[in-house]
Amino acid sequence: MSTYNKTAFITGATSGIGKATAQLFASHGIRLVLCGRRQAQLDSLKKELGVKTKVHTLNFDVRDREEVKTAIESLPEDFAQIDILVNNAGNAHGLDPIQEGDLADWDAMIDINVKGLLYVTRAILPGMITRQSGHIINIGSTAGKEVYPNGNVYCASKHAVDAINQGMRIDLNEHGIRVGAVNPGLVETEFSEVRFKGDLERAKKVYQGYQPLTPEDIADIIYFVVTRPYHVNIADLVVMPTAQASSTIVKKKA
Ligand code: NDP
Ligand code: 8X3
Repeated sequence: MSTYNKTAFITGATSGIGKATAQLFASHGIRLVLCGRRQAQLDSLKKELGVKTKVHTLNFDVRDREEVKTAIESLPEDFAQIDILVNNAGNAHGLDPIQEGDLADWDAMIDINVKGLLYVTRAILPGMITRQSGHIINIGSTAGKEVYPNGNVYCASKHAVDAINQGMRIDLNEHGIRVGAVNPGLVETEFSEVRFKGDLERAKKVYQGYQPLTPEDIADIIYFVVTRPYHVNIADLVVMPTAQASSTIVKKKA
């Protein structure tokens, strides 16, 4: 698929995987709608990428269904026709045994990773249905394939993304809309900083002793997915660092 004249809507574009995807898409001239809650990051991305492509930014919280709807309805004509939706916004909060889980953490993960993804998709789908075209990439996780100790609710939220990815593909099949998931293993981003609530020392340790994936590795894959010819749909892709064999088995240097 030529990406010429395409518009991509990326949630969670202010850091990590979403930001790297925005940067790569911009270098290929894909028009961008970049979303997140941190206005300073959105502004600086618009400045950086605006020299390569047209960029529109939207500041909203995916948890707030009215904000999501209003933000998407506010898109100017140039950006209103979304060809590619990258459902990437998401995070983990805490890493605790189920009996010690913090209810606010559980709410956050379910509201952001599951309900937020649904709200955004629901608001964007009518245009794709009218045009009978579109491509949705859901960012799942190896945590959506395999549960690991203390990962309970985060893993559940990503298992939900896996189910939603399958459900979307089934329901949108008759409308010619492609749907697929990219499920990464360990990628060094702000993910663990958020999970451990700003404890940078603990966050850094997650990626020490082996070579983790980078956000750019995942962006490359997302770009590959969106540039396949129309008859090719990457339905479900799992990618891990070579050092990682499963959620719990990571070969670390002695
Ligand atoms: P980052 O923390 O670097 O990025 C998360 C992004 O999500 C940010 O841009 C953040 O923007 C946005 N976001 C978070 N909460 C909200 C919200 N309530 N409303 C709107 N936007 C929000 O992490 P990653 O890049 O690693 O994570 C991206 C996706 O990849 C997530 O879905 C994550 O689960 C998944 N993933 C990550 C892996 C990893 O090892 N890093 C592995 C597998 C999957 P802002 O704060 O500006 O709102
Ligand atoms: C993020 C990967 O293993 O930290 O989804 O849960 S992991």
